[in-house]
Amino acid sequence: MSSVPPASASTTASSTAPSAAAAPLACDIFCAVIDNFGDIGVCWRLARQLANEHGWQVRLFVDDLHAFQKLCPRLAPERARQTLDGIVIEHWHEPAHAGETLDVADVVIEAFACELPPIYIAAMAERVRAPLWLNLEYLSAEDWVADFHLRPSPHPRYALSKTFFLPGLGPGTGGVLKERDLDAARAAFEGSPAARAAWWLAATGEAPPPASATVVSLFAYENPAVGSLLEQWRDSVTPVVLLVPEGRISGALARFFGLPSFAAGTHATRGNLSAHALAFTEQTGYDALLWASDVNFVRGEDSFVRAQWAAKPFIWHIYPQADDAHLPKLDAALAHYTRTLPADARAALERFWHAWNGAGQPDWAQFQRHCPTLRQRAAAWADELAQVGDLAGNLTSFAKTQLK
Ligand code: TRH
Repeated sequence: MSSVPPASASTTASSTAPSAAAAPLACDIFCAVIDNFGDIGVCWRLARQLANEHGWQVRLFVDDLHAFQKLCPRLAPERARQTLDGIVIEHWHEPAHAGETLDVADVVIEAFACELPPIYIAAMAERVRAPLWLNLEYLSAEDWVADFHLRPSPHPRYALSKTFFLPGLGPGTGGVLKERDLDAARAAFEGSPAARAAWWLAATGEAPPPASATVVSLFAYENPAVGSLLEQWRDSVTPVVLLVPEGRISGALARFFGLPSFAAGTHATRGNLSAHALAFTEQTGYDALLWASDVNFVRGEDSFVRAQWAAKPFIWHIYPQADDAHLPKLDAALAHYTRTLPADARAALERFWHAWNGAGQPDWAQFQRHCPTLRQRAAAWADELAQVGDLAGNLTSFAKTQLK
């Protein structure tokens, strides 16, 4: 790892070139939390993969340690610097602060176009060997992504260039994150009645429901369609077991059941609907919720990706943007995901996703009729998506070509 002196010291270029070939690559990731958990969710997952699977020496700058702590309860939000799972975590007081020491890494990742501290950029320009500077963008399934992925953007003032690294669902994009052991972990969970029973007991205090029930996980923003859906589940011919991590949709559940809140540990039943409020788990625990369910409602970016790897039918509540800029992204994802579905199953899924994102009413009975076909497609899609390659692997391969 090369370094420059602290900002208070002389800024003459005294940095050293990368030393021994075997030295691990150093990587700094900068993450500004806009809202919710997706920004830090993606960065924390990426940081762990780069460290654990690729042996990189990772430092993660995060401006909101309280949001981070929800995903990682071991984190101490009052600490300026700490090391967890081999990753150095710095509380980033953006915009000017650049950590305890001004070390410039070999690879610098600016997540979601957050602005790097000006002194850090100046130090990057001073470095004997310029770092690889990547702007990791939000995931989009739109066609233009493959054209813009890995495009360089020269800095207007310094002899530095930033490269766009664009996650996507199709060939030629950066792909999405997937840990090496994820499929094996899922297979182990799904193949073990004991693991499943232990999960149900820990999450709900109960045994797993009978096979006749449809288990649904519900992770979503506030949603005007939820009332209609809860009524359809209540009136469903077959039982529905709903698992709801505490969060933005919980108020709607409380109103439906006539309760003051729907906090973790609450259990309520109406008609054929039985609902459990779950505690928000550590990030690594979230996958098991998807594996334990038959249908998953997910949102934002990271849970949307996890649902695809869980290989179960799912419904995406996309992060809403101004001027409905998110709607073409929703349809672009649908186009990939439904590509090989028969017309009727495709129409049912599109209708449900659109209704869940503000256009029309969700039709659970219609959706459920197509579930066997949607299950097959979910498994085939997970295989297709894996062909694009895991984002961390794609990123490290690109870095190797640039830092040779
Ligand atoms: O939280 P999100 O809505 O995140 C975002 C942000 O709003 C962001 O600004 C926006 O740009 C982006 O979406 C598109 O949804 P997401 O991305 O799914 O992140 C949620 C994270 O929370 C994910 O990493 C999974 C994790 N999680 C847990 O760790 N435990 C839990 O119990 C649950 C339900 C989720």
